[in-house]
Amino acid sequence: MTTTLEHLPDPYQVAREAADAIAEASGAPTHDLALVLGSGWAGAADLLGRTVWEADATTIPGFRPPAVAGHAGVLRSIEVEGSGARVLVLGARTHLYEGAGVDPVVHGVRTAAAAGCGTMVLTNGCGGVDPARPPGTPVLISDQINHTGATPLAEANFVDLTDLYTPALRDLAREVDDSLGEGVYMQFRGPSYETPAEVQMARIIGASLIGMSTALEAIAAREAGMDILGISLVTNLAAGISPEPLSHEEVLQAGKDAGPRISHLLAETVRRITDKEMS
Ligand code: 8IG
Repeated sequence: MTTTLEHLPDPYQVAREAADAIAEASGAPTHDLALVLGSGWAGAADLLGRTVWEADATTIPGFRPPAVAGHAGVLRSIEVEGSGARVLVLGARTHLYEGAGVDPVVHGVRTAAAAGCGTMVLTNGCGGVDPARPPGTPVLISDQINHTGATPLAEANFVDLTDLYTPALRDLAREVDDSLGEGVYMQFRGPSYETPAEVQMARIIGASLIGMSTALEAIAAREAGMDILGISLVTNLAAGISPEPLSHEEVLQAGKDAGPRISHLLAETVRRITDKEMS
C-alpha cells in the first residue's frame, strides 16, 4: 500500500486555478491588491469604488463555505476610483479551528498572489490585552506571534519574517489616521477564547492583540513575496482583562459601532496604496 500524498491536489495549483477562474469571471486579467475582511470590517469594501464583479466564493475552486455568521463568503472585484487599480476582496475566511488544515486557511492569500496582487491587506476582529484600547479601537499590526503550532510552509522553506508587516504600509495608514497605535498580534488556534492565564502569557511575551486568524495568512503572503498591511479591530477585551465575560454579540456590536470610522480608514488607506502602485 502506498502512503504518499501525491494523489492529493497541489494547493498552489488549486490557487492558480482559482485565480484563472476569477480572471475569467471578473474580466480583470490581474488584480493589484487583495483585502481580507474580518469581523467588523464588512462595510469597508463599499467605499472603495465600483464593484465590477461579485460571486459566492464557493463558485471558485478551493474556497469552502463560511463557518461563522458575519463572515460573508463573497468574493468581489472592485475598481478603485481614479487609478483604476483592481482590488480583490476576500469576504470568505476559513479558520484553522474549522479543522480542515492550513491550506484552506491560506487559499485566499495564495489565490490573490496567483492573481497578481503585490499587496495583501489583512483585517480582523480581535481581543485586546490593553484596557487603554477599548472595543472599537483599530490597531495596526506591527509583528506577530504564531501560537497555532501550524504553518502554511512545507518542507525546509526558511522564509524570512523580519518586517513581515511592511512598515511603509503602516506609514500610509497613519497618514489617514495619525491616532492609530501599533500592536503585536498573537494567533491562537481557538475556537475557545483564551483563559485569563493564557491572556497573561500572551501579554508577558509581548502580544497586545489576540485572535484566531491572520498570522498564518501573513506567512503565506510573505512566502509569495507580497507586502502586507494588517489592521485589527479590538472588538472585546481579552478574557480576564475586563470583569465582563466575552460574548459573540459584543464582538458584532463593536464592529457595528466602529464601522464608519474603520471603513473610511481602510478605504482611504487602500486608495493611497494603489495610487502609489499605479503611479
Ligand atoms: I473577535 O478575545 C475575537 N477573536 N483568540 N480571543 C481570540 N480571538 C478573538 C477574540 C479573543 N476576540
